[in-house]
Amino acid sequence: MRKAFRCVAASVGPALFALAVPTAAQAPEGAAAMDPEKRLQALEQLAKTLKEADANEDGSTTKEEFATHRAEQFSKLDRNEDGVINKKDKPRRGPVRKKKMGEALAKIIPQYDTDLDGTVTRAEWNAQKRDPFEMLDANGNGAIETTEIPQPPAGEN
Ligand SMILES: [Ca+2]
Ligand SMILES: [Ca+2]
Ligand SMILES: [Ca+2]
Repeated sequence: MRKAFRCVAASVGPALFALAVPTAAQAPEGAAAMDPEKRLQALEQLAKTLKEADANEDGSTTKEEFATHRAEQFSKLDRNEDGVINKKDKPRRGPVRKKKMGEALAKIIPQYDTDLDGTVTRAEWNAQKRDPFEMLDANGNGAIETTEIPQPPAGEN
């Protein structure tokens, strides 16, 4: 027996890709291109992450500590433990948690889902766009000390 009634919509794919790929239309000058507020937020977030990752609390986060922390974060987000992060990891109960987690997933998935299949694999999770060690490990010792994290300019409002 064959199913002959299936209808295939073959023309929706390319439009989605056009939306998802950002164009390099705006070419800002220099490194100050980033919205200062966003930059500050990103820095604060990074400092927080590095602090959390500093397992032995010696004020310096090694690559190893950072990798372990990231692996733990992945496991936390992968609530149904199927080895990938996607919408199925939303909690089923608790409206507040469900909303919060849903928002977090909606933010996280597009950031890491490089092949745009709606699912973040461990490989995609580990392939970071910006390696904090490349950016911040000024003395190249494979660890980021708290002193190497750039501080936002003080006294500004
Ligand atoms: Ca440490
Ligand atoms: Ca999952
Ligand atoms: Ca993916």
